[in-house]
Amino acid sequence: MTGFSRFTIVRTVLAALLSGIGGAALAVQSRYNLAPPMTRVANEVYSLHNMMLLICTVIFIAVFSVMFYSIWKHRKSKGAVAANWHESTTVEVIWTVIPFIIILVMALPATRTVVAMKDTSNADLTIKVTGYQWKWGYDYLRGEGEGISFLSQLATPVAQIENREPKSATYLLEVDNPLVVPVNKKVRVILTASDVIHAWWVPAFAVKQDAIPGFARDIWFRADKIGTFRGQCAELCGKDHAFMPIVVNVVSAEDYAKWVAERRTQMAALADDPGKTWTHADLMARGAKVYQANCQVCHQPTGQGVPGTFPALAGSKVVANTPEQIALLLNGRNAMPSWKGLSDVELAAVATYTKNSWGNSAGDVQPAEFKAARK
Ligand code: HEC
Ligand SMILES: [Cu+2]
Repeated sequence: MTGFSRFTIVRTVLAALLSGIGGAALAVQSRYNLAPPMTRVANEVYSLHNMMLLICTVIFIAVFSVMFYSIWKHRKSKGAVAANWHESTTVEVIWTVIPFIIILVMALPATRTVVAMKDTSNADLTIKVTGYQWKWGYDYLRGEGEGISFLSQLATPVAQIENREPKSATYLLEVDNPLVVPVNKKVRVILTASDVIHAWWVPAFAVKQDAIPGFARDIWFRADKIGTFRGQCAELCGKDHAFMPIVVNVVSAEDYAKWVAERRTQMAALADDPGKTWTHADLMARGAKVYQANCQVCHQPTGQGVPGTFPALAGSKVVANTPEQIALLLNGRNAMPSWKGLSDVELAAVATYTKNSWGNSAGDVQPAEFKAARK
């Protein structure tokens, strides 16, 4: 090998390492690597990670090379005689000063990034994220889209989870209502939770923050690229911890304005009037959806429940007795949660649905009855 080509190789390797420190340039997608960074802060986190890894690798190689070389070179069979000096001020100064310098080199840029991560001032958009067992609630508090509010739940079909169907590429990372945000806008995320501690984690934005009941934490991101980014709850929060993914759609300013307009229309249509008298067919259709989304995990799609754990609603005396049913749905009982978070229309619909399914036939409940019972 000529000296020139050896030089070329060394230069190529060095360039690769340096661009690794540069971050995004080498942001290869690999199951072993961090997610490709999509915000400025995420880029910094990515570069920091590469830099620290490089420093650790160099230290590792240097320390172990010296160690193994010494063991080999000064082995007993070669007649090595152990030195017997104690204390060497020079060595001690060196091994204090060098690590101190290394720590400074690592801590200074890391501190800058952490401070930048915490600076949630001057956001264009403020969104409150609430963790629930086991879904996310999004409320647009300030900025374009203010007032929009929805729940975001796992959309992966049960058949895939139970291995009855092939799993999709976004298996367990897909939701019914993704969070939608505009590109290049500073989004402040305020986090809290309604039951246990959850954590909102989107790797591409380098955002990971605990959502704690009774506390409000905040964090921010400004996405550089349009696209769909996925994350998960990152705090073990109960049996369906693995089933509350996060999907963020980053869209252009125009698409965002369009989405806001659509959501507004949808919300206006959904803002049911609880005073209105609903027809049996409307209540049943709406009730089937409410039941599917909220009740069937325990009481089963068949209404038969799980003997010994969840009572059957088919043939239930409580379902047949309207006042008792209303009170139970609003207040809960033992392991049966309170559903007062649902609207009067949703409650009346699901009550009517359970009263008229699986062989039950016990009449309708109107939203006005729930409205009256809430007082
Ligand atoms: C987390 C599991 C769970 C979910 C979800 C759930 N329930 Fe229940 N439900 C229970 C348990 C447990 C009981 C028994 C409570 C007790 O009396 O100890 C119960 C009891 C009931 C009863 C009384 C049955 C009887 O005959 O005693 C009704 C009616 C009922 N649930 C309706 C609903 C409806 C409607 C929904 C959806 C809005 C729902 N439940 C969601 C667990 C659940
Ligand atoms: Cu969670």
